[in-house]
Amino acid sequence: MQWLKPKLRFICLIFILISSACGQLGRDPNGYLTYCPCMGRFGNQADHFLGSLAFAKALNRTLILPPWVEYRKGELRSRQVPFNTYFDVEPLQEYHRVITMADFMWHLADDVWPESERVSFCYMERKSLQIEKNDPEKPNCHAKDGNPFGPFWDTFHIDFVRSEFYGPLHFDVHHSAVAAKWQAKYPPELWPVLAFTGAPASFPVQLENCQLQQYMHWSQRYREAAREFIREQLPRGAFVGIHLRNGIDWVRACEHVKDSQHLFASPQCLGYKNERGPLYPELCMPSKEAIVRQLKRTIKNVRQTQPNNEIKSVFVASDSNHMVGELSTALTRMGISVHKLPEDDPYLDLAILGQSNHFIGNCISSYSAFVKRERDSHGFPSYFWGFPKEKDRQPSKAHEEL
Ligand code: GFB
Repeated sequence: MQWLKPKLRFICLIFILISSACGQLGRDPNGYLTYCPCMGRFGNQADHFLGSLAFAKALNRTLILPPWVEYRKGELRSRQVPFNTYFDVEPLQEYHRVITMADFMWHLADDVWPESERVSFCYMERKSLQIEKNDPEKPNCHAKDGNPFGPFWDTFHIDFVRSEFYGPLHFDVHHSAVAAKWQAKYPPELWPVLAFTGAPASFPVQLENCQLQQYMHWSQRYREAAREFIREQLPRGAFVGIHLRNGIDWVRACEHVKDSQHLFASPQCLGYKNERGPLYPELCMPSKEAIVRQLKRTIKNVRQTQPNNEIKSVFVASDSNHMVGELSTALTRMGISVHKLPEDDPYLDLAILGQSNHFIGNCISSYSAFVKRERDSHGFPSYFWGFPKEKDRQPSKAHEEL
């Protein structure tokens, strides 16, 4: 019988390992929350993610980490990229219970969320673009109508059997007792999964949720790629990361500045109640001259205040015009080189900007806002183009500075 002992021990060990692995994917009796990041591109989705994370925590439900929704030129359907391609899951667990959508769907959905019980949540009826689908007798969320709505849920073969309108409940868990109302109306025993047609969060991100960015850590692949670019491509020494948002969509978006108090991420510099002033066009679309001026001023300031860590280069991230030629010409006399990625990669751009010694971003852009929040969480300095507002300059003086 003695010979059985090691074998038994081995079997027990296997059993413990399997059950603890299963334990990680055990059912959460407090329920789950899932949503489609159906609005905007990365910056918008990241803002919404932080709000949804706070909302899931307030409702004490596990947050199902949605894939990131991406749009490629010439493709009619969005692409869904697993959450953990860009960010690690574990650091988020320090704040609240989360599970990737793939893990939830493959390991738990059959038990927790059978096909016959998949209900989509929206505030009120959403009309379908296909008029024949709108039945006045049966209002619906039409959660899979259009792009990216359909492709998103299709990624995991999810169809909804009916709709639930949750209005007048809302998501502002920081300024009201709404979380308790959600729990009372939708207890997890009866509603194990709340599936939202869009993110249960506001845009831009609420002030209270900005600090949740500290739990978003770049995946190893992006951490290493950023480190490698900085080490291999940039000269030794400090560098300024700059974000130039200047594509045609942005030119059009900036036209709204004149009729708005806030635009996209503008509260990040102006304050949520415009405590630091009203919107003005240069915040959205700084001129090339203003960009060069501010960059030179930043470099000179650092030379004076941190003589031991002089800026040696500039890293430019942009959706359109990187201005590498203009910037190189303007900065050669200062001995500063200008760099960009050889190929477009919005995520690697972000990861590098997060690591720069100094950062100048666009206050209106939620893409810049992601970098700013990440840097805040590390105590790194950030500034914005055209902020604070430059005093009216004499044209000849402005020219001289160039
Ligand atoms: O991220 P996002 O919502 O930021 O959308 P904004 C801008 C997208 O443009 C990014 C690309 O997700 C990237 O795909 N992009 C922007 C960049 N800057 C860069 C960059 O420096 N490098 C690279 N590689 N790609 C607003 C939206 O965009 O734009 C609004 O919030 C609206 O919903 C408006 O669509 C026109 O906040 O800047």
